[in-house]
Amino acid sequence: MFDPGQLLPYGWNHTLSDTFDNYPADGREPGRVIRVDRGRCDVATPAGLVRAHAGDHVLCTGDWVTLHRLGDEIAVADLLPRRSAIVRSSASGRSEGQVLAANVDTVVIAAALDTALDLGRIERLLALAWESGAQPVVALTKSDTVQDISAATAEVSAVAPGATVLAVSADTGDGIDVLAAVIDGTVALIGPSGAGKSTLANALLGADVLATGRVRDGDHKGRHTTAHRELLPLPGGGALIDTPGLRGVGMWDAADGIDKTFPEIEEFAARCRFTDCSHVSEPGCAVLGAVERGELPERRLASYRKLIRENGWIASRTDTRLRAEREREWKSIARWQRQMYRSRGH
Ligand SMILES: Nc1nc2c(ncn2[C@@H]2O[C@H](COP(=O)(O)OP(=O)(O)OP(=O)(O)O)[C@@H](O)[C@H]2O)c(=O)[nH]1
Ligand SMILES: [Mg+2]
Ligand SMILES: [Zn+2]
Repeated sequence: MFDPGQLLPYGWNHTLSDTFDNYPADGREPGRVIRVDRGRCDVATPAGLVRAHAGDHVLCTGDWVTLHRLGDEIAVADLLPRRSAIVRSSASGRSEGQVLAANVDTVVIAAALDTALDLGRIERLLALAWESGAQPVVALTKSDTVQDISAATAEVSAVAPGATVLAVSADTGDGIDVLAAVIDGTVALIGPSGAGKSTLANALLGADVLATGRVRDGDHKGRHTTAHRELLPLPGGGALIDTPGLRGVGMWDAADGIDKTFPEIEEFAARCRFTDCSHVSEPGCAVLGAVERGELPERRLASYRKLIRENGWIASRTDTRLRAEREREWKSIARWQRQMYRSRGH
């Protein structure tokens, strides 16, 4: 049996051990990427933390890898298959998804109670979380700043079917033990800047290891204090990934995640007259019927439509790109065949 040594607190388990056994036993070592920047990464290994070259791999925090030595350097040899991944459409607007964190079991969506609740943003982050394959939890942070915690919790619970919603305060410690009990495995904290992610992470870690920053006086917006996605072992087992505040979160191939975020809309939609109903103005639309009867808030349907539209738009953009690529490929094959044909003297 392979001795994981100092890799153990980073989430090493039997499944990973079995996966790792499939790679050549040529001195390769397993590791977990805890931080990435510019082609290099920090990796937890059985012997401790090392700095490694990413090589040709596009890595992200949470990835499991194998490492080998290249002279004096350490480089990533293999990227182990990802069990789950949080992916958003890349900020640069290119038609690729950006992986925010890999091999995550629980996504904690942080939303601060010192500002007005943005239900649409919570739904957007829930869609991303469900799509990743991890279990979402909504943490309403800074609960010490509001009087009526239960009203806020109820309002958010209504838009987060299937997810645990709880209020926490890193200041008073309220709810931290409950949160610690519901999170499992590798936990990623996501949410806007200033939501209190790093403060919450410190509370869960039991030490002030991550930098935190004051929010702006007027609108309570954060100042993007956290600059890197970083993975740290949790004292009670499992690991935690703190992430920089998200400015925008585009849907990336998230149809399933959107469905899981709005299960009641999917249920109503099953009763629409037309199977391809877009729930906009079609006759016999059961979704619009539900809005009319007050069974489905109009805001929620609008939020659902917005995410679906965005997701479809990105998908079609990707399709166009893939089609163009495939066409180029075929053209070059055809050219090569013509050349072969000619060179054979036909
Ligand atoms: N009153 C109160 N303030 C809090 C609480 N948690 C965090 N804060 C404050 O909120 C501000 C932002 O906290 P951070 O933890 O830096 O927020 P963040 O989400 O990590 O922000 P970025 O790193 O910019 O994405 C800091 O001034 C914290 O002290 C809390 O439970 N109660
Ligand atoms: Mg932070
Ligand atoms: Zn319909």
